[in-house]
Amino acid sequence: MSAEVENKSVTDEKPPAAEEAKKIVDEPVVEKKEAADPKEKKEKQEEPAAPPAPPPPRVHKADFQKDVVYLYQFSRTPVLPSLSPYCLKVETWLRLQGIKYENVDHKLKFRSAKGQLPFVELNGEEIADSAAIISKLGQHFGADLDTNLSKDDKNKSHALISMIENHLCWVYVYWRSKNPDAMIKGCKLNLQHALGSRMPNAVLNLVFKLTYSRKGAKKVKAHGLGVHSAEEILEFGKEDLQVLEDTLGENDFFFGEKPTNLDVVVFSHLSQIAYVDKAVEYDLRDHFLENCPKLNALLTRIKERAFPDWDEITSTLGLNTHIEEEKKDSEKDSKEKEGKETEKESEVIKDEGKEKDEKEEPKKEVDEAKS
Ligand SMILES: N[C@@H](CCC(=O)N[C@@H](CS)C(=O)NCC(=O)O)C(=O)O
Repeated sequence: MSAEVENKSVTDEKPPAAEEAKKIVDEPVVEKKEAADPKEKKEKQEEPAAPPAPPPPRVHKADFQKDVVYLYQFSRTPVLPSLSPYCLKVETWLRLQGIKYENVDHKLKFRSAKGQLPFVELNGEEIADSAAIISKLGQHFGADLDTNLSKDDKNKSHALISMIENHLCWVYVYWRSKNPDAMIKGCKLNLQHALGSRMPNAVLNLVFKLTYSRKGAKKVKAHGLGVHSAEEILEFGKEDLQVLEDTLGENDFFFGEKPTNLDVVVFSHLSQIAYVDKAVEYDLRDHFLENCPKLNALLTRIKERAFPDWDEITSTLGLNTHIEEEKKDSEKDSKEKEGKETEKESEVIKDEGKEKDEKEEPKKEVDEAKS
């Protein structure tokens, strides 16, 4: 997905906190003192130089929390959490691994130092490119979906991921670039929301159509796929889908009972085809739905595992529904805990009362006997 938006890299966009830190470092406090007493200045010069202050973090999120992943991606849409397969891949992976992350609402303002999305920030460092993100975060958190795969399966996975990312992806990017109207309608794209703009959608759509079509077509040509006819490209897409459908076979996931990186990549790309709204004509989607039932079931399986909040995401377009859910759950937990504690306390009070009554009972009997 590509949109004509302000393209600022990490290097030219300094977070206010970083700017503030720079100001503090630059403050000429020592110089003022030196001017007041030249003798002291001489003594001062002999002192070993203070170690340089550490550079401010080169990230947008200056007030980051340790070991929380900050994900920069595209805005949500009503059909998919992301129209970028690479962003969806990273988010799906993070969710399957249960790693704490937060989507940063940047309204498509930022790109990585490499000029693309997605990128993440972790502990003050930027990591760009979906594969690099998964590999580096995997090392950091000790999380690898492919850990139990044999060398042969790893090779197979590598080959299929390459087919999807370097071939099949261009088949649907070609369709998007040739049919921007259908893309806007079929993906229910709301550019006003995506860009956080106040310009009318009609204007934004027009700009999007012109730039996205032109840029997309250029990229598909440069890749090589774009020299073929629309029919030929559709056939390439069908062939790739068939390879995946046959390879998955009767398995729940490509390599057995648990999802691996290949399942994540398949999910993030094929959902870009499968979930285009039926309101628009789309041959490859229709072919997929008619001829790839196993792959379609795999999409549902991963969607349910990784995105239990899918409906909430696609209806509210909220970037961090998972965090809100967590908050709700922990509030519910603490309320339940509180409730249980109050229950326990009242039981203790009740028990104490009972004990007291029991202790008082013989006294009462004695008193009665006395009277
Ligand atoms: N190899 C990269 C590909 C990422 C990519 O192609 N991102 C596209 C969106 S899908 C992008 O950021 N294009 C530039 C733009 O839209 O401004 C990865 O795996 O992350």
